[in-house]
Amino acid sequence: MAPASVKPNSAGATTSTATVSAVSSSKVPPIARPLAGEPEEFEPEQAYFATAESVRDRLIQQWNETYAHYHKEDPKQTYYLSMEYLQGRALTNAIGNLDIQDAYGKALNQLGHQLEDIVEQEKDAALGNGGLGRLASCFLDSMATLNLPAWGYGLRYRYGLFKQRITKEGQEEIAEDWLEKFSPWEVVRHDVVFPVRFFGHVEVNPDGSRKWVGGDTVQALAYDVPIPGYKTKNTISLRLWEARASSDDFNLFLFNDGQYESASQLHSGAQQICAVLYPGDATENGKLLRLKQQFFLCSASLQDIILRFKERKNENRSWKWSEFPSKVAVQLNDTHPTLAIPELMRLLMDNEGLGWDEAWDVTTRTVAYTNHTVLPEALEKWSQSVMWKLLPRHMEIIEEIDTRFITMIRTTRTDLESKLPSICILDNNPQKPVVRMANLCVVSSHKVNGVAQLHSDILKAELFADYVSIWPKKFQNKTNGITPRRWLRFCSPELSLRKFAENADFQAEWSSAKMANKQRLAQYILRETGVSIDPNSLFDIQVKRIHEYKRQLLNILGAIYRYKKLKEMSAEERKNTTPRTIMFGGKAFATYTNAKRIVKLVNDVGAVVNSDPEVNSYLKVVFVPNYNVSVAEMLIPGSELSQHISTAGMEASGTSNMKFALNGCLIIGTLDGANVEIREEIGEENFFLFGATADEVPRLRKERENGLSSLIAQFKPDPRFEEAKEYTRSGAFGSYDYNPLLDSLEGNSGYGRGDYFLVGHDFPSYMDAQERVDEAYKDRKRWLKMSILSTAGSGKFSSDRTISQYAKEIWNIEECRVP
Ligand code: 26V
Repeated sequence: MAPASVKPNSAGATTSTATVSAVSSSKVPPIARPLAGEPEEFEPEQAYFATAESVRDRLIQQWNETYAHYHKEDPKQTYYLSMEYLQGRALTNAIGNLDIQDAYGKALNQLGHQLEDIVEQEKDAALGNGGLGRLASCFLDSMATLNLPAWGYGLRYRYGLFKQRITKEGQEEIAEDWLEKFSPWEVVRHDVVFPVRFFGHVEVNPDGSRKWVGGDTVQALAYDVPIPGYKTKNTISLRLWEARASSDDFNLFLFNDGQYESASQLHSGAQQICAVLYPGDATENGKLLRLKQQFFLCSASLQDIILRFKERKNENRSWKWSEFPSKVAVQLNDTHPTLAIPELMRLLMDNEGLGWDEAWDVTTRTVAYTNHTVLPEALEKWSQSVMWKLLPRHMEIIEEIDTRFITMIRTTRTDLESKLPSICILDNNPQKPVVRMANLCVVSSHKVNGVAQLHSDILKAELFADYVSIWPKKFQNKTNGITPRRWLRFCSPELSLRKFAENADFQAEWSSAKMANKQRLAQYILRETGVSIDPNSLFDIQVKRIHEYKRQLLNILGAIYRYKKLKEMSAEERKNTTPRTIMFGGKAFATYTNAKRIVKLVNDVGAVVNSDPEVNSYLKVVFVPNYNVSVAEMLIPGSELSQHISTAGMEASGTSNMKFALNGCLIIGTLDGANVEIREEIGEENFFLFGATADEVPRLRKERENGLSSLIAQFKPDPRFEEAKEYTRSGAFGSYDYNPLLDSLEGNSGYGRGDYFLVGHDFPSYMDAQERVDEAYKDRKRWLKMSILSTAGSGKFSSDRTISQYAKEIWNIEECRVP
């Protein structure tokens, strides 16, 4: 069966178009105009939609060619399953990847617009929380660029990540309706629909085979987002599923009878599934909804994958299921899509009639798992009783996987028997029986990888140590990467144009490119926050989700100390200091109290410091609201120093560190995540290092808990740390009660039992490193050299390298270039 080709959306009222050619080049589809107006009179928003649709049509054409080519060649294909994607804006990226900036820039000029302004009209697609989602999006860009037959699968959330507003109270969350006006980048596929079941029960057929029946069924409807590669025709797909009620579920009888609510109950039930990204799971209902989302993604994607496999096979010749892993690789982005494992087993056994051993062989050779965190609270565990209710057949399968694993250990690895309570899949603790998703992933995947060398080493030595002794070859490292297209070429064209050299002229060019980015950023900050910042000051940035382990609190306490010292100096002394603008950005999870207090503290400090005429030409503290991909594209090119200061061993990789380094920004950081490798690549003399190392951290914590520490006995509370906390407690930044937040830091500095994240322990070495930063910045030539070396040393962190390694060492797929 030939693949149905995709047609552009039949547009709704806002997008009805009549085509007029605004460009002469036949390579470029015309910029169309809405029926309602003349292109010459386009408002910026209309110009955006018209441009986007024109680019989109071109992408769809390439996407069709790519799909047809894959269908013909039938290569092994990778399917990347992720609950999150942080795509950001698509227009600049698409135009850049297609290398058609000039044609579209000219066409828009003719209509009286600038491309740079028009792209600002687009809303970010923020279907993710942070690094994990952005990584998935960078990976798609690299897969397309490397001409790899690979696709992404995800969910089409109606509301993505909330919009952050800063008020006097701190962070406020606002629902972000990214589809309000419609997205020109997706194509609805009414021809791609699969049923997904929830609840119900298991029936045994006369032949002993089992079947999941009853319960509720919702329909998964596909929306395809075309993903262009850079300077290649290959255009892959991000397929996002939306949940719809089956039309026969709509009870016309009840509706006609006036019982509107009951009649449409099933519709609203189905709609809830994709309503929001990560609904709070504090309640049982919230947990159930999240689990439904995960299964919905896995079931729809696997049905689609299996159908495609069968279509391609049927066309050619007779085939066996054992060939499936030579055509399909499924990558699980963290444990969120773990249910793909029992769902693939179920589809193979119950629908396709395979026996357990054959189905298990196919499944384990198909699926691989990436771990993105070692934080215990982030390792997913699902209640067994909830799982039995929602997915009874899958629980049978998970039990069987567990039983077979336990039998294998008891017969072949008696030395590990005592470890079974922690390494088996089902935790049958009678208080709270749960399924440990990471364990299920490790047991069922052919490869397991961490996301930076240090993180992978920690996984092997700690979290997964016992499994390593069973399957030593299963574990790998794949250090994360970022796409250099979005994160240098398109967001900082000046810097990327410069070939490296180390002479004075080159340094001057480099410096002026950076200055232009800083000025652009300063204007943005003024517009968004009303704070005026000096482009000649050192631009120092920390942007990431707010979390205690990422230690924004260390940064702001350092800023508070700096402010206090500036206040104590004479006007003459101040002139010898390095003026700084310290910028923060990031969202706090809505229910994470300490994270929200940190946001409030940063804003309160900013309010006092920025309006203090005595010192505000030497220090500004700015909180940039609503950090997202587009804001990052503004901030990163304009930064000179960035902070990656997590407690060692806790940040699996970090990826913004790579984006900053690539943009010639120096790093102050701990030996954590990918910082370790960045420092190796750009040279230790170009990295401001401080803090305890990952192997010291457990010891420091243990000794603190035991209270008998030799280390802590020698440990003198750093007077600077005490001073910064005291100053904050004194009310210098307003009347808000910061005591509970600061109390979390008491300990590990000679007394107390708190400070799990070792802020007090690392404070002195952090402040010393900051002094080295101030000194280095005074030596202009030295700083520029370090900056250039940062960019020059960042090549390793291209996601093209990461994806090539996945392709070769995990997926076993090869390029399939569209001619
Ligand atoms: C999730 C949660 C959820 C509940 C409360 C606390 C908490 C803390 C952390 C997480 C992280 C989940 C997985 C994740 O997003 N990991 C990130 O993955 C990035 C891409 O590999 C990596 O660069 C980041 O270091 C890592 O934190």
